[in-house]
Amino acid sequence: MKGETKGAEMSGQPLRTKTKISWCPGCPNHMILESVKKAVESLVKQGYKHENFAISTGIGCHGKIFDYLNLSGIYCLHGRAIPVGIGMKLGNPNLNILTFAGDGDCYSEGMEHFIHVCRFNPDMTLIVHDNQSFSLTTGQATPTSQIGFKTKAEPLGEFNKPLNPILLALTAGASFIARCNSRDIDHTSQIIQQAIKHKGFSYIEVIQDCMIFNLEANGKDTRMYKLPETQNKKNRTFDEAIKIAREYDYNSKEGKIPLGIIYQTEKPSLEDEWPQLVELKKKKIGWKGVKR
Ligand SMILES: Cc1ncc(C[n+]2csc(CCOP(=O)(O)OP(=O)(O)O)c2C)c(N)n1
Repeated sequence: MKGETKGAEMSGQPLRTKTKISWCPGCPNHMILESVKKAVESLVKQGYKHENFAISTGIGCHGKIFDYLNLSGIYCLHGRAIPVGIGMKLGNPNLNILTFAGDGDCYSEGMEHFIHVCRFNPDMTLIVHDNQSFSLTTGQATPTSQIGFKTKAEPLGEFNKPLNPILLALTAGASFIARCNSRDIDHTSQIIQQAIKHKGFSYIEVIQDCMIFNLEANGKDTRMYKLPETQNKKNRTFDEAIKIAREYDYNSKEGKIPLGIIYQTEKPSLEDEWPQLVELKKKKIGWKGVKR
């Protein structure tokens, strides 16, 4: 779908669309949207081109971001935003791909894609809106929900220990892993910019309250702290990153929750390893330059 068909509001806010926002009042999705806009607008000022960004989204409350961002892209099936994002990157490796997923979308139905995108390392960015709940379908437990989360589908409460997606991404081989607090727009937008600049797969887990479902999981802000900015984040070893990932297990009610870039390393991207894509990249074509 082309950005122009979303009814873009062009009066000084090129990323805004005319679509009425239907997220709940106070939902941190509003803040994630602002962080993304801020990051993209800042990158455009640094020389990136608006038309060279493309998005893919899953289905869920998070997926509505598709309608509120004036960027071209594909509104995908539930759980399939990652493979579609990879496909868009293979079709035109000069695009900056932003993929949005929910915790249910990414860590449940889309889990296999999450593991393999970490392994494949395409140069694209994944932003997971993690509210520890399948919220659009009125609150069922996802793989990051805490033990005991009672829902209409799980009246006795969730029995399974939550997954630690940061630890999983590390062991699956992701080359850029960060965690953000949705309420901290400045920090989140800075991390998104660094993720987009990273050459390879960048994954940002955004911790988000749900104002309606899984209220027990909300209010973790006071436990969050920002990792000290090292001169070069690539200096942090894999073992140090594993230790940081283990500080928060998505279940505990106390203890600290680290934010910021947890791990960053350099390795060849998926595009670098395919001669056809290397050739396509050299042509430096943008979305508007693609012959159809
Ligand atoms: C293939 C498929 N499976 C299941 C659904 C039902 N479904 C729609 S939205 C949703 C919940 C999404 O939860 P999450 O990804 O965590 O996003 P949130 O709504 O919390 O932002 C589900 C299960 C669907 N639409 N399509």
